[in-house]
This record gives sequence, C-alpha cells and structure tokens, in this order.
Amino acid sequence: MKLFFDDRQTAHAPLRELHNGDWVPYAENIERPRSILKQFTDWQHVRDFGMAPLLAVHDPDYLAFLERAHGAWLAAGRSGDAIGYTFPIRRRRPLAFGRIDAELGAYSYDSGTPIAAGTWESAYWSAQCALSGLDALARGDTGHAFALCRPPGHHAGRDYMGGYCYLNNAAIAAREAQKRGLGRVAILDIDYHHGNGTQDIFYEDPGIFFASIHADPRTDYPFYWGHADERGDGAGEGSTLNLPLPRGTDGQAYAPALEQALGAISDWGARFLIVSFGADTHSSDPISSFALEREDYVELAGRIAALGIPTLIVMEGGYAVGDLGLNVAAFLSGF
Ligand code: SP5
Ligand code: ZN
Repeated sequence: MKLFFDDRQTAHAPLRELHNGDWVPYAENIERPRSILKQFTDWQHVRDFGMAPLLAVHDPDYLAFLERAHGAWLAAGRSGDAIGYTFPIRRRRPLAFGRIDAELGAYSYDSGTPIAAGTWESAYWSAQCALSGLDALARGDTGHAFALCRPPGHHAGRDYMGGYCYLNNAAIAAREAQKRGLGRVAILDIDYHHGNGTQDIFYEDPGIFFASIHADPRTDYPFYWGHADERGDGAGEGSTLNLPLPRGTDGQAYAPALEQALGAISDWGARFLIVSFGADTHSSDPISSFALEREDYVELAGRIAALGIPTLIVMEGGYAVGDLGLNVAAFLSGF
C-alpha cells in the first residue's frame, strides 16, 4: 500500500459552516488529515499532472471560478470565506455574471462549501494527490494506493461544488485510468453520504460503473440524489447502482449491501477499482448516523481486496477527528 499526501492540502481552512440555522465550526478541518498522517510514517511525494486531467472532468469556466472566487470576494469588499446565498434552481440558462454572489450560487447547490483563501490551492493538490496514487498503480509500483484527498471530492459535479467538495478527485482519477487504458473502471463509494457529484458525472456514461452505499437520502444529505431508483440514463442506464441504508445501520447490516455492490462490480467486469472511502459511517461520527465500528473497516476492506484488482482508495468524509486516523488505519490494514 502506497500512501499519498501533499502539505498544500492544508491551505484550505474555512472557519465555519451553516448548520441547522446556526454557525458552527467547519467540520472538514485540518485536524482530519493530521489525525490520519500521524498513523503512518512513509508518505509518497505528490506529483503535478497539471490542469488537463481536471479539465477532463470539470467545466473550464467552473475551474476558473474556483481559482479566482476568493479574490473576487475580497475585491467586492468582503472579508472571511466566500459563501453563496442564492441558488438558481429553475429555468437555469447561461448568463454572464458580474457579481461574485451570483457565481457562488450558480456553481454550488448548498451553503456548506465556503471558499477560503487557500481553497483552490488545496483542491488542486488534493486532485493531484489522487492522480499520483493512480499513476503509481498504472506503473505497477503497487496493487493498492491510498490518496489522502482533502478537501474531499464526491459531492462535486462537472460544474458545481457542494458538501465540502470542490474537485471530484475520484472522478478525475477514474477518467485518467480510462485514458491510460487500465481497463473497465468501477467506483465504489462507501462514504456515509451519497456521492452525487460522481454519480452526475458518469450518469450517462456506460464506461464507468458507479456503486454507492449510503444513508437513505429520504432522511440524509444530499437528499436529492442517491435513491434506489436512480440507475443511470441513456447509454449509462444500469451502470449506476444505489444502495441506500437506514440510519443506525451497523457492520452486520452493512455487509450484505457491500456484497451486492461488489457482486455487481465483478459481474460488470471491472479491471480497475476506485474506492471513495468515508469514515463518517463510524458510530462516533458527529454529523452522521451509522454504527460501524473500527473492526468492521478491516472486514469491509478485506472483502473489497478480494476482488483482486488494482485499487485506488480516495479519502472522502469522516469527522470524528479523535478516531479518524485509527479508523483509516484499520481500513487500510484490511488490504
Ligand atoms: C464529503 C462529505 O462527507 N461531505 C458531507 C457534507 C455534509 N454536509 C451537510 C451536513 C451538515 C451538518 N453540519 C454539521 C457541522 C458540525 N460541525
Ligand atoms: Zn460523507
């Protein structure tokens, strides 16, 4: 197992987020990577693969917006983190925006994803971190790689941010794996929350299988995606699999869903796997409601590893910073 992280991924440090009508400290904070980093001593250097792999997934105007948004926020006379407050949900059409506030709404679907001074730098290196893990696998240096991506990525779509995510690290790596001819690519998303951004990016794409196990969106964020009847569209019909589970799900109740997802990935003929891993399924997670325990992660990882194909593990959520490093270490030990 090779591990990847770059220090520039900690430049992103929003102060707070809106939660149940109040401002609370930002859950996706730099204590998260610190907690994981201290579990391991041997970290690989993250290489710079440039903008091309990001442009293979994301809209160029969206990327340009991310890069200049915080500067535009300051230029508009504001301070602190850039946060949108108006979202164009109906009759969206291309408009040339002159105001940062309009852009912040147009390129997001929630108010939980502030842009701080270091956001672009960290999001860029988080994506390069995933690409570096992919590169090591493509070269055959290792069978399993862990990219400590932070900020996370699975809620970010082609032209939108959301859920603490700006660039979709897993999707960027998946496209690059395809480009390098690594064979049929599957993404298994086992974060507590549905990976709506990843689903959207590949929804009509028959070339990438997306399977997600997550809290039922009837009760949990992101609400508007991840329902069991979402199976892909057009040529991609059948290449999306959603397995929502109720709040309170423990390791025993989780296992059959994982078997179903792995069976579907195997039947589909995947030759390369990307795991969007969130440790927010843990019983101690402060913003989530599953009941997995540390030893469950060893077991889950073992079942995933039994697929026997090269696997890139990309970090997504997990907010119990006291337990996070140990939970990630348990998961990785199962490989
Ligand atoms: C990557 C990922 O796990 N994103 C999750 C985004 C969930 N955002 C909505 C949850 C709102 C709860 N906010 C609680 C903050 C406590 N400090
Ligand atoms: Zn999550």
